[in-house]
Amino acid sequence: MAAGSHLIAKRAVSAARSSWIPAAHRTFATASDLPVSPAKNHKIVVVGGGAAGLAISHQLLWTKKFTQDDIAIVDPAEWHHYQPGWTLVGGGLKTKDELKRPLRSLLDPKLRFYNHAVSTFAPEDNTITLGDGSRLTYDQLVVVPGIKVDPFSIKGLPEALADKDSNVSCIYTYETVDKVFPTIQALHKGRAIFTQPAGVLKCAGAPQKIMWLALDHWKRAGFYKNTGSSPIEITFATGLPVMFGVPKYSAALEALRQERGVEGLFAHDLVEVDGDKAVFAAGDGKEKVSRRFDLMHVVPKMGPHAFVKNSPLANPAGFVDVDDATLRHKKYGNVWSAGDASSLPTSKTAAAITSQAPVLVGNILRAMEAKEVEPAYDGYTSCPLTTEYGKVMLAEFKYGGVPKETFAKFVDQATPRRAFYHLKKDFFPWVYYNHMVKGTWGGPKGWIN
Ligand code: UQ1
Repeated sequence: MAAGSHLIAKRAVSAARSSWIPAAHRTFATASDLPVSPAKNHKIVVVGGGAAGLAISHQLLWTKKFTQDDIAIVDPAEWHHYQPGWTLVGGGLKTKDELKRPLRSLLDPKLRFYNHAVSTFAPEDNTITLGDGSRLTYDQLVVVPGIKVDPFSIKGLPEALADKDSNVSCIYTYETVDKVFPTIQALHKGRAIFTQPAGVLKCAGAPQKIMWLALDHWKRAGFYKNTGSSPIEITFATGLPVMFGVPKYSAALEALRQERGVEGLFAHDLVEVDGDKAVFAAGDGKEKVSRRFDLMHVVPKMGPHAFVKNSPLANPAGFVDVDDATLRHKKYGNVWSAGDASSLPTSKTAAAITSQAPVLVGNILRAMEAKEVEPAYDGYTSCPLTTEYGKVMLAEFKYGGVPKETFAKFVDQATPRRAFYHLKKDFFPWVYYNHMVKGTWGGPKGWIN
């Protein structure tokens, strides 16, 4: 495989050089009077200015092998959000605006920034087309645009989220995250439902993190009791058959659920919100189950962006089809992916990026020097689960759901701890903006560059 990859890389690089005169010029320019601006070429084009795009672009700069405008970054966004902090916004611990920065302000001036969307990929021609019609060519392409959270995936959800008087909210979008805590504060009695969809989602622990914070809030306010009659009753309705995808943490979370008297509706996938009624597809999906609610926290379905899904880079599920260990595209040797948009079969988190970014960067350099790439990514990801105010269970694992705990020598990380809470609430947001997006933080490896 590795020898074959060499060939692909060499071919791709030389193809990029010989075909830098864009196809449109060759075929149409002489036949048309329309001015066609030439494609701009960059050694590396990075699609996406999220956690992965920023960490990777800046780690590439730290190698000192690139100068002004060698690397381009493409993203239509004006703002960059620290999304792992949105659970804390839902819990009333932070505001959404303190977690955002202008994307431009996070970019090293050596990077060429195209503040546009991508419309198409043409990997055979080493070209991408942007939303404004302009074209970029590259030697190496990094595709890290994340995934889309789709409220329209659930009937009635967009309307319920937009309705200020409904108690339906969601921590997963900037528009809806600040609706969450007021609805929690306002509820003194009744049925609260927290949902988690079947299928792909980012941060698979977040749907229950917000539930555990809400439970603790109600408990402290005297509205929730574990036993006997409780003014507020809580249901966790998940598309999964278990609390969490990793057996070790799932067992610990299942014990918490039972101890705390939370009803578990497993293999229940929310399909419709109709007034105060939630409709689930249960079991094999044929059975419809309806529940009344007084408050509902909904996690919509998520999936790849259309411009990725409908491109030659996608696997049948719509994710960028890369090798699990090298992060190199399975068909196009000069295309790479990481993070939420990638096919990597691990949980989609910013913590995962801390491990993926150095592997991707190392392998791009090897490929550019026609060296063998290294199968160095083991699937590391992490999910710091808030289980109450002041406590976090620090789930860390790799491919196959095998725990890979940074602090295993000292403690069992399935036990919720105060120190992990401060990592999650104070340290990670700080290290993220001060080091990770600048390419100087390697997660469990500590500081790099
Ligand atoms: C991490 O580095 C990180 O990024 C700043 C997170 O925030 C999203 C995390 O949640 C985790 C778990 C890490 C990993 C680092 C350590 C020290 C466990």
